Amino acid sequence: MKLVLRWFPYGDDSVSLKHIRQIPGVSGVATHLTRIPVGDVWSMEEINLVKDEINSYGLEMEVIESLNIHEDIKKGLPSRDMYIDNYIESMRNLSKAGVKCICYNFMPVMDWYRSNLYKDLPDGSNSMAYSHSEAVKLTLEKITSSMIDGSNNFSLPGWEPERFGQMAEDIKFYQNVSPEDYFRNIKYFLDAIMPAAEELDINFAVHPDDPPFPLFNLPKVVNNKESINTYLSLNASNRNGLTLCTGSLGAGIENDVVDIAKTFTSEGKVHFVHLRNVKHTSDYDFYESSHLSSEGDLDMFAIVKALYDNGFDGYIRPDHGRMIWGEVGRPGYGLYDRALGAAYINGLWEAVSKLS
Ligand code: DNO
Repeated sequence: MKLVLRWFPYGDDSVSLKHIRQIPGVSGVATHLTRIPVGDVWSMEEINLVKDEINSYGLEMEVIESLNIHEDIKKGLPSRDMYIDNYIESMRNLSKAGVKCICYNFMPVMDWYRSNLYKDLPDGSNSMAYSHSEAVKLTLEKITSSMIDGSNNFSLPGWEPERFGQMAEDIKFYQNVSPEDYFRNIKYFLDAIMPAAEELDINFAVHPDDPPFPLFNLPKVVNNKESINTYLSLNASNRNGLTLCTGSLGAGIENDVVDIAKTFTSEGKVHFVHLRNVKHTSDYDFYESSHLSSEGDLDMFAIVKALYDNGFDGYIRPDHGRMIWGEVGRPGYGLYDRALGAAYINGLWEAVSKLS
């Protein structure tokens, strides 16, 4: 297992590599070339610029989160072949730079969403929260403006400004796309990239839909055990794997995250893990609690044990943290609470390994 932290380049992060390097056990960062528009090739020059900076702090760049998929691929448009070729070229360049794992998602139109980026918690900290009954009442404009306004002037992953102009039209487009059609588009993409993933020794780790509930009638892709199974069965390569995001899956109250961790780790399909906890306030409402088991609904010890016992040897990162100790940064991605999360993960991993 290797522990990494998510980090954004180009001065677009309140957290420095200098500080990340001081967190015990963290060997590298998961990063993303945010200034390259989705669909364009990640050139060697751009990749090496960021890699050299990361390496100069003694950290590795073995994980990319995310190499995003152009909407034309998701829609199955004729232009998808060109975007897939670009995607494979980016993979080749990333492999030359030593990248071993690529996290991505196949959510249509929007990546993750929270209806409240700053929910006050009783201990004086704040964290991100979601209320489905509130979210379904909102217009697309309200949703995008609340995400932009709450971003503290940092880019928000998955909410790149170039997407905004297209979103309304894309939502309309998907009203006529059946789940079967959508899964056919996914299969087309996976079948095209998996041979290159095999050749280049790169693991692919699809991120679950976050939150796992449908908005604007958009197709849901990966939100429970069954859909993970369907997704992974679309292409049998072991490179076609999962980002086990405990918080995204745990937001689905019926999901047994320990069982999901056991099942897919034992099949060799879990390549990347996002560890965080969630606390439900109703079946469809939750907030992101601290990582500790007793503060949320997930048994983090049992999840880590399931990974360890089933031979997990991929990457783990502490996922979103609360904002604590007055820190100001990108929602979910401050230093302090994620560093506490990293320390907790180190402790759980040491405990499960020594107990077995
Ligand atoms: C949000 C993240 C997501 C995730 C992507 C992966 O904070 O968990 O943006 O990185 O869905 O492609």
